[in-house]
Amino acid sequence: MLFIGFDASTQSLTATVIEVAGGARRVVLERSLVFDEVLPAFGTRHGVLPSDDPLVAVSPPLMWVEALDRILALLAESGIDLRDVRAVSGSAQQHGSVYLARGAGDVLGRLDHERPLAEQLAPVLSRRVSPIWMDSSTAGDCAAITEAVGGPARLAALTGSRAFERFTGPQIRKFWRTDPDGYASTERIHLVSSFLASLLVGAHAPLDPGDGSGMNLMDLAAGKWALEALAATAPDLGERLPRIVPSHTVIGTLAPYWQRRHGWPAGVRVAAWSGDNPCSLVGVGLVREGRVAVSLGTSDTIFGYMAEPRVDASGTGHVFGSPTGGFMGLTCFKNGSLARERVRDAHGLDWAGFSAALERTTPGNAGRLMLPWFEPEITPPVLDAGVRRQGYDERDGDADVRAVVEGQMLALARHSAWMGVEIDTIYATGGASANIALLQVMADVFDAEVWRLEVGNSAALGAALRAFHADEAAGGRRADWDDVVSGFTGPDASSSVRPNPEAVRVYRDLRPVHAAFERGERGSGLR
Ligand code: XUL
Repeated sequence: MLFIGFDASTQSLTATVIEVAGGARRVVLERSLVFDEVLPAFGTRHGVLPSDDPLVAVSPPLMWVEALDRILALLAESGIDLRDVRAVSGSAQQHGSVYLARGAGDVLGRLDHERPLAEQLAPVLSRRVSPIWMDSSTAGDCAAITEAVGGPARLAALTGSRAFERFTGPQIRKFWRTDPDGYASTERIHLVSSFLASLLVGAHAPLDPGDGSGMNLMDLAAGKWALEALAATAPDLGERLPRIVPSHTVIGTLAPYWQRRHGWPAGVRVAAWSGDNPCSLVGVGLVREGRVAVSLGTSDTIFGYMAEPRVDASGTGHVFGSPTGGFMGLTCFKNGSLARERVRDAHGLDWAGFSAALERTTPGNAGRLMLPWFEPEITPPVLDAGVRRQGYDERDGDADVRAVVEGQMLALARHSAWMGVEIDTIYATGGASANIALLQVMADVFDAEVWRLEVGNSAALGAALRAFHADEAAGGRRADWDDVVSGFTGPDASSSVRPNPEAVRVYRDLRPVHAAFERGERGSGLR
């Protein structure tokens, strides 16, 4: 039996196909479409439309539609036997929203297989662009929602997070405020995840509590819309939002469009999609408390499973629903891989050269520090972007490389303390986890053993495992999560990186120095 997980990330769409045959489990195929390369006509850079305002980050939703159409065609031609595919599910960048106009439900219900999907969706977008997780343009909306709900602590206790600029509620409020007619003509506001799921099933799809908790709109404990948050956001919002269903729900089967256009069989189950971080939690096998994962992707995130929601009193992190039931704690940094790439490119290096520079320099970087805020930062909240350097000149390439990595790792360690997890083991995933010199800095800063995971894309794998789990549950079989992930999510035994006690001491002393530098530099973004 085959199961497929999609991952619609900021920069690409990936599909991971897994095979489960009794105890035998393996990844059969992984395919990716990089938006900038494959769909250049949409004009994105790293998947985002260029903007004069550094606080604005939007993407064209039709690019995701086109990519989905193409990847299903690609899989159909890949040589896998489509008749073995039992179920699919998906993961998508969190928080981003797609606005569909009146009549969209009808269009979804009768997609014409003779016409490309994007062409059919274009007339029913009530907003041409989708604000995504990198957007920070809603500070005023965050303040208004926070005040209406009764303060940041109250909003965090209710929804799992204080108001964040990128979260969907503040973004919806901005749309309603700046384009009331567009808002009035909107039939449904989807997350990226529920939007792409809608295309697969040919109807407005529901969303799951994992992604729903990234909106500042969901009652985290109840897994239902929080009516007071909805009222604080925009009028008649409840009627425009999808239903929330448990993550393991089978929401339909692949629509006739996919059968007729690309030859998919009838009856392939589609399980609810979720956010990329909740899917990654499954994809790295964190179905119990006690360990954390660090994902080094476009964003850097640190997350772990939580049986009970322990909301962050400092207002730094988030508690989301976990697709396995229960919850997950997460802290997100916007200046992840793009910051590392900026430093690499500034000094004319490739990744091997970047690693060599790390290896030539010593832990602590002789006091040279960087706050890598190339873009407005989420953690800590900084709206006036700009890299801050201390103790060196940016032309010093070796120092700059170590400074960006140490700055990122120190921030990850310091700003995840709220999760209350004694971290002795970290699972590292995402593109940059291939870099052993970088993982050494992680091990030393956290004083923890770092395991690199074998899987390429943990979010897509997590989505495939969720499809497997949902199919088991729909068939009335007891699907135990330890069982579902076993055989797929083990760390690469040869990749363990242990902390070096001398370096651990250096970083312990550096933490308060980093904290003071950060406090002093938060400028107008300070809250
Ligand atoms: C999480 C977040 C990012 C996106 C990236 O809160 O904003 O990790 O999900 O895809």
